[in-house]
Amino acid sequence: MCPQNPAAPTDGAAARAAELRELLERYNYRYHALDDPEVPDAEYDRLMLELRAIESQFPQLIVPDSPTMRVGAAPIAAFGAVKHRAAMLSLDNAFSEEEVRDFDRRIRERLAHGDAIRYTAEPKLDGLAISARYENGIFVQGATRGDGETGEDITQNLRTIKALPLKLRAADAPRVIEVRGEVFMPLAGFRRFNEEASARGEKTFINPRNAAAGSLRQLDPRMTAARPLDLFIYGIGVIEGGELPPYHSETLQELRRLGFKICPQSKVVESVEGCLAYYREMAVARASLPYQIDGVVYKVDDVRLQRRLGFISRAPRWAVAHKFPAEEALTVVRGIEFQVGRTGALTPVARLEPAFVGGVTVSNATLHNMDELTRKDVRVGDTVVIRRAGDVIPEVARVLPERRVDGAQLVTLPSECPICGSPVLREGDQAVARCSGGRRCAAQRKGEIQHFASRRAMDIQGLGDKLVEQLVDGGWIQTPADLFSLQAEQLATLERMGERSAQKLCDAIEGAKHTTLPRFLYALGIRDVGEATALALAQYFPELAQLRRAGQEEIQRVPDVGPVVAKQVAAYFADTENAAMVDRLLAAGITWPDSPPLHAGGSQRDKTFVLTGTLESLTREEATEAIVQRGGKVSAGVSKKTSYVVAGAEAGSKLKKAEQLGIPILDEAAFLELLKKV
Ligand code: 5U1
Repeated sequence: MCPQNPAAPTDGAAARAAELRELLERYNYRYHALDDPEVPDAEYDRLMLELRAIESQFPQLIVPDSPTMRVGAAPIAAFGAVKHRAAMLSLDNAFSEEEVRDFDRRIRERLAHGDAIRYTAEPKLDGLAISARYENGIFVQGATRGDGETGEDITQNLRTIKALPLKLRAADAPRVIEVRGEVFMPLAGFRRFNEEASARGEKTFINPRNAAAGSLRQLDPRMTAARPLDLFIYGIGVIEGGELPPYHSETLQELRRLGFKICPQSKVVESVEGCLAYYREMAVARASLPYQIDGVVYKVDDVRLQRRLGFISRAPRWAVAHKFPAEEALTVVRGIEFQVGRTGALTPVARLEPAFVGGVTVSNATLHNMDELTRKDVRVGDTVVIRRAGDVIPEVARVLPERRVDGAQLVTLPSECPICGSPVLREGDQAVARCSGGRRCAAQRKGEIQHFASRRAMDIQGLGDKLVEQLVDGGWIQTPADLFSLQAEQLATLERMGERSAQKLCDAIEGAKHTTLPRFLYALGIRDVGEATALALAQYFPELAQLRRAGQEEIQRVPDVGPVVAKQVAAYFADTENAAMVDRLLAAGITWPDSPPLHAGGSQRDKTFVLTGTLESLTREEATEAIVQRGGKVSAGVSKKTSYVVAGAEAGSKLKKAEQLGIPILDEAAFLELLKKV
């Protein structure tokens, strides 16, 4: 507790506090940034106690960059938004040596550079990208990447990470500097944290990246302070009152001089061969690194060349992330069960002896469908290779037949749904088997409502999958239409749901009533109707009533809608149960603005676009809508017939194919320019 009217600090106390701050930050830098402790931990703790005592006696002496401020400030209600002064870029990916060679070749061609390029190669940390701003040498603001333009204000949380200097170490530091880097949870800390959480019966993190992201996004900075987080800085976003060194490798050294922690594995390499040698080196070193990496990054070292190369959409042309392949591990199949999805599809899932793969403990892996199960011949008791790439659902890659045990059991498709007991049917030669129970099956009821509420459908915030399960299991809701009769008082009685959250959820449900026709059609979850089809249907039938009345033949006239989809759509609306539900949804007040008329003679008439990567200012759905409005078409694959490829951040193979075929490529700015013509 601070005294009510603290006495004015003596000159001696002020001087000692300044001296202690200086010493503690120095020891902190040596310990955390340089990994080269100067004094024993006990000495550091002793000095910290002394500083705390002075600051508690004279609170006027507390400054934001005091090492005592790292313990975590008071909790906040929500993160504020931070507009990045310079966009936080993302990286394009390369998944093979060939793609890295293409990257290098494109650079040399663009620069008309005959000689080999010099690159800085760095590990690609599996953490959370952050930005940290310093004014006059003092840390003043920290932010997440967000969408690259605007992030969340995590200043108080970043302050708790000891590897981040609260004050820069050089007197000649630039007046303003905004650095960019990655916060991560080292593997040892991650394992320790999970062991302790599990001993307390609390939730554990699935991997170090989630652990870092979850810890940084705590509204209570004291929680962040208790997490073993670390940080590497890898670049500068903004600099004022100072200059960027001419080479990226020198920038890293300059950042180190200013007090930042730089990844010790960063290295300058000559030419693409040097990059590939570094990749192979890191692929081996990876297993013994104290932190998780998912690839390496190559950056053109010469900053002048970087400037000449520029950006494509949100990613620089002068850098690329070379990703490690999916990770694999061996484990044993303990059982094979069938999960029932939204459309009744039965997915065989292998229950596994838990195995650590790609930084995550995996105990379930998908077998996709019966054909895959048969083709791979997976049996209970088999030793299998499981594979996991990034955030993708782990899958059983193959069986090791030489390890098959006697009595390994074949699993056959159940004739009855494991959830509701309805017959399981397989249509014609389709790989997918489905439960025929429709909404009588609880799994399908849950799936339908979860899809309806999902972000790209009605976007009901706060209505997560678990909550839907709870509501369906409790018999509170049966169909999406029932959501609109839920009452806040009723919801507040649910486990872990307070009055405020219940009211917020009701407000979100109410808010979702204002939507668009394409979203509504997509939200209905009609089989085979994805966002693009929903949009095409809404463009052709601007009135829902017209679509509801239309037969298969008429629906088939919608551009890009084939007989199979047309049949599904017609059957959906002809079904009396569905029709009653749609009526109830409309009666509940779901509305959308009238669709603007199609521009048959629009500026992009007869043009075919392919979208790849993430656009910053438009969702894929909005971009498609904008193209269709102008009379153009959006296609999934690049061919000679493609008029334009619109490439957003992290564009993948479609961009490469467009380059090979010489198809015009539009970055976001060029695309938006094109859209100005209606
Ligand atoms: N090591 C490293 N990771 N990383 C991520 N460097 C690096 N650089 C990045 C990103 C997004 O971006 C700059 C090239 C702009």
